[in-house]
Amino acid sequence: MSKIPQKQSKSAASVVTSAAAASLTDTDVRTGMQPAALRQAVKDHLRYSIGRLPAMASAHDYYFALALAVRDRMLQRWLSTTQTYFDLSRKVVCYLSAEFLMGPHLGNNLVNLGLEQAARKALAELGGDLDTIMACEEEPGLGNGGLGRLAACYLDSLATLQCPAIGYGIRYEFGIFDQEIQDGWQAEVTDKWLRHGNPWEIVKPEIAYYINLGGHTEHYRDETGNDRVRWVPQRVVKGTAYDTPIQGYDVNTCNTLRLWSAEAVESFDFQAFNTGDYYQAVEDKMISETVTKVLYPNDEPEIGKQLRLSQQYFFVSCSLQDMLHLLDLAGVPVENFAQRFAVQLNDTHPSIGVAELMRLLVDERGLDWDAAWAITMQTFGYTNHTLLPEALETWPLPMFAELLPRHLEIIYAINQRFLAEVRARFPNDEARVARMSLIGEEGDKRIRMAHLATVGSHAINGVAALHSDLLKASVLKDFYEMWPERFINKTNGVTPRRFLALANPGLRGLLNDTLGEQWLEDPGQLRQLEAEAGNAAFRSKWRAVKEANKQRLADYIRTHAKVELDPNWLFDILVKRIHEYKRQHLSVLHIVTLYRRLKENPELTIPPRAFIFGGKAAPGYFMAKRIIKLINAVAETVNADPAVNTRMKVAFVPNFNVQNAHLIYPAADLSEQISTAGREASGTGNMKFMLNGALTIGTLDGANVEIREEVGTENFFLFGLTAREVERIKREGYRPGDYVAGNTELRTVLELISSGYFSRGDSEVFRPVIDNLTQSDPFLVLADYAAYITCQEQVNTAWQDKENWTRMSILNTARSGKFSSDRAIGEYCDEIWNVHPATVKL
Ligand code: 26Q
Repeated sequence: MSKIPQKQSKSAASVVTSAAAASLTDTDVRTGMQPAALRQAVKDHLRYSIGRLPAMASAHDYYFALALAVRDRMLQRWLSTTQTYFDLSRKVVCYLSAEFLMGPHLGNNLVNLGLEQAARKALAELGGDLDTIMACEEEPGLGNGGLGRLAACYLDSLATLQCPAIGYGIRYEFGIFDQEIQDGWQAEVTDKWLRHGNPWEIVKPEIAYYINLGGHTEHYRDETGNDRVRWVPQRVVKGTAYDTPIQGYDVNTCNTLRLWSAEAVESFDFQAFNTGDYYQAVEDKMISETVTKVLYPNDEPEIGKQLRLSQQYFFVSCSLQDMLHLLDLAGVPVENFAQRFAVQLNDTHPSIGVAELMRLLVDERGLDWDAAWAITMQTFGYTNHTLLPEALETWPLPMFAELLPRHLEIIYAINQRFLAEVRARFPNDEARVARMSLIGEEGDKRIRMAHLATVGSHAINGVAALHSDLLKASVLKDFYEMWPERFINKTNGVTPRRFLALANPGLRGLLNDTLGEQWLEDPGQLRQLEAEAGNAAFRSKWRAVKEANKQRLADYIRTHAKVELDPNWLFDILVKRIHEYKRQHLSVLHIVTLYRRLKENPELTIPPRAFIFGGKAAPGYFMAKRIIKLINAVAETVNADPAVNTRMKVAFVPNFNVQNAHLIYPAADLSEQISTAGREASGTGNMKFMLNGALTIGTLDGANVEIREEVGTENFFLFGLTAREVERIKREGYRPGDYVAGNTELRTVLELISSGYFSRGDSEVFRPVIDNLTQSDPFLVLADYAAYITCQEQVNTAWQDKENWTRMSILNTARSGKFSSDRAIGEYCDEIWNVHPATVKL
């Protein structure tokens, strides 16, 4: 593991501590850290920011007042942080991501500021309850799943490690939809997360940039005789900055998440107004605002939407213009851009940035091409999150040309130089040239965004060791052969502040009592728990924490899924986006297998299990929506059947999001990570479960491989084909029918589902799922079925030995240190960004 930049030297730490201590003693209503100051701050905000008499205030009013009080304390640190970066002229990480799945801010900010107890006390004195008030927060769901949540964890770690950083993204008016379950089907409800206001953001009307769209280019010669290009746009949209402060844990560093919101340009309105077309002006305004209206779901089959490309270009251009503006403010010449900014592309979604930075440097700042290209390459790093060919982003050339005519010219120019380099390196290999080109010419011409990101970046990384290896061997093989030195791995990580300290206060307390509090900043210290795994008294405390967490989740599920679960049962949990490659239906086959066994053989003794699911399906993903219906149909039948429901139950938690994830991960005994090997780039839920002491049943996919290495093969339930075997079987011609023919139990299970047994006699509703499995089964569910069932039997055996299970649970937490996002960010800082920490004083 690479060296993690230390947060600070011991002496610097004492400076921070004494700065924090100074504010601990003060009573200032805006900055005081004691309960009395906080209590007064809440009262003041209720009265003067919200305009409410305390006696009339609702829980939501109290939430808002407390949030504003907490924000005041962060703003003090935020201003010092900005000043420090400016004074020290530090290099800044700019994390460009179309998604930031932040989750609720209040609890996290309280943890990171060390204010939880003070807030709890202050509210109690006001007659309120902190947990009730925290539950009022409408979470900003500005992401689909793993990729967006990873960006959020990375912001937490960047601030905690005191690294200068800005997260740049889009302020969607509607985030990921809310999921309701109606008659077992997913129904989507729009996410109006801003309806009650957002206390965490600060709008910066003066920080705004103009974004051109459409139109044409004009080539001309300037007064000094140089060839120049002017882009004459068809329309212009204005992007305004909305800043959210991001507080680090136990430090004064408070970084910025800067999200861009689109609006109409005033001068356009004005023009229309002068010509008397007021309503046209209003319409233009509405059209402009659509750019940041809604988050697109992933997993939609073929999103060729121009609006999505407009979103990407919009936020990337705003962000790069902002960096140039910051450079100008600091008086740094544009030639030094790459010394001051490290820009990370979170997947290809922001990869138009490569062409946009070239445009800004060449067209707007007058640099020559080669100088601009050197800067661009030094600036960008690209993180790939998928190998699925259908998920690699490409844009139809005509659409691209219509929206971004100048960028198309720039991409042609980059491509010309790049392909010349390929030809020089690999002479007489035109097949290779065609494969590597930035423009795909199979069928319709399309711009290949992964190629643009790769060519324009000095570092390209996958998100787990296996994924990075497969990247080099498959989708980016040709690029790896050309520039092996640019390819590295950065295994993902998750923040222990949110996913342990905040989500699992019981475990946090036990860890603090046992290890002290250092583990939260240095999760390597969790290893000391290994010594406790053999201690029966400790194991019993460990079990008590887990049981309380299971009770808490059972309460939630009773209310939200109307299923009664017993916290003494094994909690087997599978939560993540619904996708065929993630194979939720493999778990369903296991459940139906068990169900049949119990029905056939009522005497069968198996340890009772609760199967808990959660996850959203993209609204247009037909098969995923059927899988949700299937889970709910099986749940309904199983839960209502007295012959089995004392030994198994099934629950689908509606609307899986960051907020309810806080209840779910800590309550798991068993974490299901059962994707087809080679398909899940990394997974991060697997890490959140491990951190909270769940054992994993999983395939050798994504970061599961490294989780198993860390925890020890004897503490991991492994099953299934390897990535290599999957590829071989596919190459040789996979025949799912052979597996059905060769396994009577599997055949009966599939027949039971087909027969309409779980769907009140309707034999049509699950036909597409069963036909897909028996006829093509693209993710080899049936090939892994037998191994999965056998492995689940091993889980049962292991579960029956409570003491040993607890020991393994403890070892999971103890050995989870590698999967802290602090480790991951430390590596990015050292090996990709060359960014160093800066201590902030108050
Ligand atoms: C692309 C084009 C048009 C519309 C939407 C999209 C789009 C949006 C989001 C495509 C993909 C995503 C999200 C992908 C994602 O979450 N990937 C996951 O990233 C995690 C963090 O690295 C990994 O742990 C998961 O394995 C990976 O699936």
